[in-house]
Amino acid sequence: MRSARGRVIAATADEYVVDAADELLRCTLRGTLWQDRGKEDTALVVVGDEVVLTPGPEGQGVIEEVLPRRNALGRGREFQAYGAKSRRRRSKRAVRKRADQILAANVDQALLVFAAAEPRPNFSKVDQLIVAALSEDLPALLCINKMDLADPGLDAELDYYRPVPVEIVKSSAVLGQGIDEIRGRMAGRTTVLWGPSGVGKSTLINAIWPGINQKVGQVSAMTGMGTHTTRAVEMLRAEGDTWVVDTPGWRHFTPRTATRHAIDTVLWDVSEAATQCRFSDCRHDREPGCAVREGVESGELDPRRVELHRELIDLIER
Ligand SMILES: Nc1nc2c(ncn2[C@@H]2O[C@H](COP(=O)(O)OP(=O)(O)OP(=O)(O)O)[C@@H](O)[C@H]2O)c(=O)[nH]1
Ligand SMILES: [Mg+2]
Ligand SMILES: [Zn+2]
Repeated sequence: MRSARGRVIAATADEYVVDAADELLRCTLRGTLWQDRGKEDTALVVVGDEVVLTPGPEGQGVIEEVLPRRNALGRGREFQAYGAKSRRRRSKRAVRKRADQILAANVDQALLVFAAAEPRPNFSKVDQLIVAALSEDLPALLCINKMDLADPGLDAELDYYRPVPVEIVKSSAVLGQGIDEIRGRMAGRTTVLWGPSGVGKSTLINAIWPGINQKVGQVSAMTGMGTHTTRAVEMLRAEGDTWVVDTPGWRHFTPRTATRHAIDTVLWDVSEAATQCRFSDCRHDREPGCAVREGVESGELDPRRVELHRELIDLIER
């Protein structure tokens, strides 16, 4: 049978929903694709992957090949789960586990969604998500949703993002605020919505494209997942060539990859101070002439940001 091209829009443990020329096919993987790595390796094929497949009867198909990814967003599990010692003697299995966390591939931009309240934003998580997006060269938009619940302290926190190449959109799905702006920024692109649980990612998607719920239902019926709290990554065509990827929220997050440049861009105040340390390899620990420590002591630097800078540098230098 002739092969076809398609894009993976949903994945379960052993099946993939592939959009092939607007027909949804339930696909399995050709054995040669997983025999070296194990079938349970969920990073083999992820939502957003462009694939070559052989269509079969009754809306089924077999994925033959995964085309190279332009980018891959994910999170690191191993970073938290393993101690420093075992990290150094990382087994193949651990590497695999780490790759396990790829969320979506081949997206054009990331809409990082947080809530002004309920839950209150953890700004270290905001910083880490921006680092993750910038490290994959993905344009990032920071959406602060639930503005109807915002308190006045928010703007002072957001000031930290002025020098960061991330646009901020404030929204309220309840009041309809920011909806048109977000819709406009998503037009003609594939956008992944990413953020903690309960901040309103799915609600925003529904507010922007009120008809999309049916598509959520259609995909959910194929994957056997519910439609309320998002349990699986789902890519949906919102309209025309506008695609949106809804993702399950998380409670814990560490980036899967980070570049030094992205870390220094997001934590610009810490990296700027670090250039003034007496030693160029200063760990900002007990070294004399440490401008970062001095900055914390004088109240100029936020200890939270200094700590996060250290954690992220450790992540890439270990
Ligand atoms: N007050 C207020 N509540 C909102 C807003 N947007 C969403 N909510 C509520 O927040 C709750 C969580 O919304 P969801 O859209 O399920 O959140 P989510 O980010 O998709 O959550 P997960 O799928 O678990 O990651 C729901 O009860 C929504 O009604 C908003 O702008 N203002
Ligand atoms: Mg959701
Ligand atoms: Zn220092």
